[in-house]
Amino acid sequence: MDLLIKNGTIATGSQVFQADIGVDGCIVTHIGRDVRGPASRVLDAAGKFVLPGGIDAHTHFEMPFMGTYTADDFESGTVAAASGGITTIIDFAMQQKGYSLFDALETWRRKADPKVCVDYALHAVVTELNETTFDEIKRVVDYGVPSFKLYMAYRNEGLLLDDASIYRVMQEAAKYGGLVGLHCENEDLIGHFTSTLLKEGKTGAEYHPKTKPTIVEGEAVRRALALAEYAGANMYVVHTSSRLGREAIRDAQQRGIRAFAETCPHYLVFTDEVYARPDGMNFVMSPPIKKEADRASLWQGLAEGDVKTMGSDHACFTTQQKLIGRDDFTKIPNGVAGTEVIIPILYSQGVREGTISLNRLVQVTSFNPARLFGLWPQKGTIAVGSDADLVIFDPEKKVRLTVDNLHSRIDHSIYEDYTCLGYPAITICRGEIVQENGHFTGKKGRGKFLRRKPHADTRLQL
Ligand code: DUC
Ligand code: ZN
Ligand code: ZN
Repeated sequence: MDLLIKNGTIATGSQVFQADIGVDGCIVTHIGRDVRGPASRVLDAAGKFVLPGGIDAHTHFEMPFMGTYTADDFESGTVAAASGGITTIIDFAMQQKGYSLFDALETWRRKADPKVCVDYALHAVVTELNETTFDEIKRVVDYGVPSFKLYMAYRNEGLLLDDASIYRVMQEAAKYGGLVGLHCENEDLIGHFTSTLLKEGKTGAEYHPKTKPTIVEGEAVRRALALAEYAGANMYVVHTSSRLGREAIRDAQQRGIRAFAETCPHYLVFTDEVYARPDGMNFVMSPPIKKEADRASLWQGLAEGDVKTMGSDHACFTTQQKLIGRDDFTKIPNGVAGTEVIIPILYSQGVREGTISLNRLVQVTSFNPARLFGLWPQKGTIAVGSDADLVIFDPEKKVRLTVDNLHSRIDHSIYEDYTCLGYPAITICRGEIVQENGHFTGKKGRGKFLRRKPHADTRLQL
C-alpha cells in the first residue's frame, strides 16, 4: 500500500474509534486494529485524531467583486484550505449579465483547473433569469453542478435577483433534485439605512453594520423560506449570522421544511465591537458580525443540530484593497479570509470548551456538506472505498492565527490575537500529503473538478 496511518483515533460523523488506515492510490483500502504494510510511507498518529478532510462549501477565489478581485486565487486559496484541513472546496461561478450559466462554469474551470491544489466543485450563481438561463438549470445539474446560489442583496454589484426569479429558480431546480443557496439580506432596507447614514456624513467602517441590523437578515430568511416552501424546494442559507435568521430556519425545519443553515467562523468568534477598532475595515463583510446574543445562538445551533454546516465565505482583500473604501464604507470590498481557520476554531472553541462533540465537528465540516452537496460517500467520511481525504489532527498543537502562520495572500489576519489549541498536523488529499506541519507539500493543479450528484429523493433530510 502507499500510505499507512498507525495508531490514530478516527472520528467520523457518528463514531470515534481506534484504528489504522491503509491507503492505496487515492482511496482508503483498509481500516482495522492492526493493519500491516508494507507501505511506502507510514505515519504514526498516536495521540492524534484522524478526521475526514473538511469540505468548505463557500469560497470566492479570484472573484471579480466591488471593483476589484478577491486576493486569493485557486492556488493560494486552496493552499490555505489544505493548511487548515480542508480537502474540498466549493466555489461560486458567477453568471455575468448577458452571459449564460455555462459561460460562468467554463470561466471558473479555466481559472481553477490549472491552479487548484485540493479537489473542488462549483455552485452556479444565477444573477439574471432569462429563457436561456431558465432552460440551462437542468443541464447545469446534469453537468455535475446541482446547487445554485441566489443573492437577495448587492443590487449595485449586479447580483441581486428579484423574488419572482428566485421562486422560479427554486421551482425549476427542485424538479431535478437541486439545492438552492441564498444570500439573505433585505436590499431595500440596506439602501434606506445606508443613504440615511451617508447623508449624515457617517462614512467610516464602523457604520457598515448599522446598514444591516439583524432584521435585514431575519426578514430575508423568512421571505426565502416562504418562497422555498411554496416552490417545494430544498434551500440552504449561506453565512447565517444572526439569532433571528437561525431561529427562522430552525422553526421551518421543525415544520418539515427542508431548509439548512450554514454559518462561518467569524460569526462564532467576534461581536460587532470589532467595527470600532482601528482595523475595523478588515471586518467589513456581509452580512456583518452581530451581537453577543447572535454569536451565542449560532453556537447553540451548531450544538443542537439546526445549523448544519460551516463554510468560510472566504473572500479576502489586502489592506490596500480595503482602503478603496477609506472615505466611504460602502466602497470597502466586503469579505474576510476563513477557509484555513474553520476546523481549528471549531475544535479550540467548540470541542475543547465542551459546546460541541468531535462527531459534531466532523458533521458540520465534512459529513453534512458531503450529503447536502452530492459528494457522499466519496467524500465526508472515512470508509473503505472512500477518497483518502484525511486530516491528522493534533489536539495539543498550539497555533496563533497570525498573518505569518496563515497562507492567504493578504497582509493581515482578523484572528491575529487568537491562539488555537488543536490544529491539523498533516492533511492528505486523495492519498497525497498536501500539508505537513504548516508547510504546503502538494502540487498546483492536482485538485480534481468533482461532478456532483443531485438529490435523488428531493425530500432531503439530514
Ligand atoms: N459577502 C462578503 O462579505 N463577501 C463576498 C460576498 C458576500 O456575500
Ligand atoms: Zn453572500
Ligand atoms: Zn459568499
